[in-house]
Amino acid sequence: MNWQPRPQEWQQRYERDGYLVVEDVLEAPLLKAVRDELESIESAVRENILPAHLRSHVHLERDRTRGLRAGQFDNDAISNIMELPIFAPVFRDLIVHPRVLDILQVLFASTEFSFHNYKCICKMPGNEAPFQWHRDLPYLHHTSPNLITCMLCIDPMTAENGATVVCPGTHRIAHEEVRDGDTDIPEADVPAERVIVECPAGSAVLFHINIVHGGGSNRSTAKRRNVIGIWAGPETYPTTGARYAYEFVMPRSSNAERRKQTQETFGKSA
Ligand SMILES: O=C(O)CCC(=O)C(=O)O
Repeated sequence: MNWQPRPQEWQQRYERDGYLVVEDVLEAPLLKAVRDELESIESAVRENILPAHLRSHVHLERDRTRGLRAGQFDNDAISNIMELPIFAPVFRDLIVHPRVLDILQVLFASTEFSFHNYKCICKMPGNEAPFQWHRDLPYLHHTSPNLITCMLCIDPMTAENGATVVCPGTHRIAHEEVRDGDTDIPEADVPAERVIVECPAGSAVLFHINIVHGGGSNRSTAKRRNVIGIWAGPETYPTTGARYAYEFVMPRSSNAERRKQTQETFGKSA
């Protein structure tokens, strides 16, 4: 494990490109524990024994592709698990993972950032539909675009298995210019400069909520799973009624009551 914090470089790259890849964020034993839990969810879904309050957060590929331009795919593989932290402590504790928090603190240039949610995007072999080009902001409905998407790669990302593709620099857009329709940007409007984000398992890929990104399908024979977190900067609040488990915890806050909240919520893990 080769963990080397490089705060200045992180900040410069993120500001310039709108995204940042940091390798060696999740340690090997943690990666194994996360994979094991994801496998348990998969088999519980297959056997139809996942409790209803959890099953409602698991979406299959056929749910995702319904209504997409890509068409409909008859596939019962898992595509997305929302509310991941309520499925197992190993997922909940990713909210207070020190290396993740170190990077977020640098990129927000503040300790007063808060957790929004974690989901797990699963690109299983045979999940054929690509992710359309989009910005994340219009999905999120917050008072400011000071939000960061932090993807934790549970498996390696490769061109073949559907690595996320980003358009560097597209994060530089005024808040009011982001359109609701930016959840599905036509190919013709996407800049030619595109980067396929290939990186090893255990990497964190952070991107500005306004960067244009998408991703191909998984053409390999192995699973490609990312735990995707949304984090909100200081004084950045949701404007809809949707709230998530553990939302608004502020694991790096200097406020005494916030510190107490983190300690009592996460115990020894914090
Ligand atoms: O997992 C991917 O490659 C893309 C996911 C994504 O774009 C999203 O969740 O907004």
